[in-house]
Amino acid sequence: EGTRKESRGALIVLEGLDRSGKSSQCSRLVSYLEGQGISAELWRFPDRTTNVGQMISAYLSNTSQLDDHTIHLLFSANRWEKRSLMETKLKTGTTLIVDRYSYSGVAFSASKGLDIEWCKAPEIGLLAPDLVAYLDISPQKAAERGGYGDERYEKLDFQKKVAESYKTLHDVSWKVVDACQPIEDVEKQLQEIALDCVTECQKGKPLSPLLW
Ligand code: 2DT
Ligand code: MG
Repeated sequence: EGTRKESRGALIVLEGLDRSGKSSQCSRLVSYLEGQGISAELWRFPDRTTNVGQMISAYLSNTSQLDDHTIHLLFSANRWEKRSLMETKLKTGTTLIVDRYSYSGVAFSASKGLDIEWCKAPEIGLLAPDLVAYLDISPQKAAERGGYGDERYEKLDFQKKVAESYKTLHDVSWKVVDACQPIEDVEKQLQEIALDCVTECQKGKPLSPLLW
């Protein structure tokens, strides 16, 4: 085609149990990347601002009840409705730091007993992350940090199941970061792996669909 393409942004996902530190690390990482002159945005799923997101939010706060399959598909739909904007942002050079993605979708629903392959299916064709960083903490330690809210799933027994489900999803490409370290150490490690990932994407690593 002859024209030089601008380098694309990286799709970087942080996963982990509740209270693993994802949200604060996501914000810190965005600030860091911006400080390095890299265009970056903080995204999160569920995105509660959309119509679908409001249904999810009502479910999580126990103001609505939904069948397990139904809520699973709503979480997935909430990613699908953001897919094209996500692709546009990445292609125009913005790196996205995403607080939870398809792995939360599968890990949480599978923890209720839904078939894991059924859980994965609606995620196929979303954009594959360039990096999944897993903030590793035991459910017990996470619970000791306090601050579980009143939302559905914020219970130690359920978080133990989620931890097991996440284990079955791990693959060799995931970067596992010990989330029990001091916050600055976690931050430093995430900066290094994120910067490597951004560089790889700038060099032309193609964007690909999520296949599992
Ligand atoms: P936050 O506390 O991070 O807002 O998440 N969840 C999340 C799912 O069950 N499926 C999904 O696809 C996603 C993205 C994890 C709210 C809760 O929603 C769960 C915790
Ligand atoms: Mg929460």
